[in-house]
Amino acid sequence: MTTATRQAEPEPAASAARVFPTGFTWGTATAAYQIEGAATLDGRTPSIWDTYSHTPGKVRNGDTGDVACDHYHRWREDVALMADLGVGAYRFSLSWPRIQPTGRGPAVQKGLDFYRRLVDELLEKGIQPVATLYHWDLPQELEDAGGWPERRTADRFAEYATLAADALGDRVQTWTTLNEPWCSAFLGYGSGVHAPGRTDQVAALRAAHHLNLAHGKAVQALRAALPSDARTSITLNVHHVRPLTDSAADRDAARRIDAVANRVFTGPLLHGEYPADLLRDTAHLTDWSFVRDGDAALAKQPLDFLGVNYYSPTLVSAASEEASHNSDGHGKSAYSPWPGADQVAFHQPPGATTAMGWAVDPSGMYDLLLRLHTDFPDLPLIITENGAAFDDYVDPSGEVRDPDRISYLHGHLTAVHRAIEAGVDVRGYFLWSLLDNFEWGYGYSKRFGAVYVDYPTGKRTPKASAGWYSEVARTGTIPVTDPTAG
Ligand code: IFM
Repeated sequence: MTTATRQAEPEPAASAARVFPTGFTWGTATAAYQIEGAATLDGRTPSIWDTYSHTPGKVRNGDTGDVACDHYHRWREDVALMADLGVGAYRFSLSWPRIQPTGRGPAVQKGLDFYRRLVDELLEKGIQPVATLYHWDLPQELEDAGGWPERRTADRFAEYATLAADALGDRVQTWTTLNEPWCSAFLGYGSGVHAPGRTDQVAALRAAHHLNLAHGKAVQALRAALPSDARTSITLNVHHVRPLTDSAADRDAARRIDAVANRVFTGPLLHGEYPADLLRDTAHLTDWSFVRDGDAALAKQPLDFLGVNYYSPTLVSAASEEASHNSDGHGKSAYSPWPGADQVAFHQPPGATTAMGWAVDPSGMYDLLLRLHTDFPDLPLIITENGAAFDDYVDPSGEVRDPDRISYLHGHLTAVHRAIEAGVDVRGYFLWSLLDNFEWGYGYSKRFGAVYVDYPTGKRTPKASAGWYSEVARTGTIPVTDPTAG
C-alpha cells in the first residue's frame, strides 16, 4: 500500500486495554538483607553486607540492614499486603547466614522455620512463592576464607542449596539460584561499591566464574532434592548496551561492555563456554586458568526460564584514554567494575530519570527482550525485577501519590506486552519492590516500594502505584494510554 492511498491508523480509544496472556504471573519482589532485619536473632551470623554496612563510609548515612523493614517480625502483615494487592506470586530471597550460619555444616531450624511460616502463609493466601537462594548475603566466614574468588565457595553454595531444598522443597516449586551475579562479582570485587568492597579486577573475574560454577552445582543439587515438577532458574541483570553512535569504535565499546556485563554469564550458562572476545579483552589481566576443564559445561544446566532484571539502558562510546565509569549508574568508585573495558565512556541516556539517576526508557526493555528471544529462542523469560525509585513522601492527607512510578510501570509493561505480541515468550512480571527497603550503598535514601515504609515506626502505607498495580494484577490488563497523562 502506498503512502498516498494508506488509511490513517485509528487512534486507540483511551479506554482500550492491552491484555496479557492467560496464566501470566504477576508478582512483587524483595530480598532478605533489604527487608528482614533481625540481624542477630535465632542464630543468624553476619554476612558480608553486615560487615560492609557497619564499616564507616561505605553506606549512605551509615545505614545498615540491622532492622530494615523488620519483615522478620512483620511477615504476616506483609503477606496480607500482597494478598490485598492481589498478586499471584512473591519473589523473595533466603538469607544464607540465617539458614546456615558461617556457610558450613547443618541448617539452623529456627532460620528455616521462619521461611516455612512465610511460605505457608503465602500458600494459604494463594500466592506462589519464588525463592532465590542468593541475593548477595554471603556468610562473612566464607568471605574470610576467600569469598567468591575462591573455587570452594561454589561447593559451599551447592551444599547450602541442598539444605534449602530439603527443607522447603515440599512447598516451594520455583527456585532461582543467584540474583544478579554481575553485581556480586563486579561491584563486590571490582569497584568495591558493594560488599565485600574489594577492588581487584582479577578477583572480580574469578568471582564471576565461581558464581557460574556455583549456579551449575546448585541447579544439580536442587534437581536432586526437589520434586520433578520444580522449576529452576537464575536471574541476571542483563544490560541493554547501546553504542552512542554507529561508528566502529563505539560499537566495539558496546561489544566490550556486553561481553563483561552479559556474555560472561550467558556464555557459560546457556552455551557452555566463555566468549572468545571476553577472553581476548581481559588477556592482559588473566589467563583464565582458574577455569578448569568441564567447568563451563557444568555451568550450563537446563533452565526452566531465565529471570531478567531491567531498569534502564546503558549508553557507551569509545574513549581515547582510560574513561571515568562513574556515570555507569552503579555508584561512585575510583575503581572500575568493567575489566577489559578501560577505554569505554559511559553516557547518561537522554530523557527523564528516576531518583537513582537512571534513565526512564521502556524501549530498552523491549529491545532487550527481543534480543534475548533472538539469542535464546527456546528459553522462556520472566521479568524478575522492574521498577523505579522516586522521592516519595506521605502527604498531609496520609496518601503517597507517585504518578511518576505509575507512568514508569505503565511504560515498561507496555514494552513487555509489545514484546509478547512480537513473539517473545515472557511468562511473568515481578515489580521491584513490594516495600521501600535498604537500597545497598544508598541505604534507605532510595524508595523503590509499591508500599511506603516509615522506618522509625515500621508503618506501611500502600502508594497510589500499589492501587494501580493491583488493578493490573487482578485484571491482567493495562490501559493503552499512560494513565497519568493529561
Ligand atoms: O534493590 C536492587 C535489588 O536488590 C537488585 N536489583 C536492583 C534493585 C534496585 O537497585
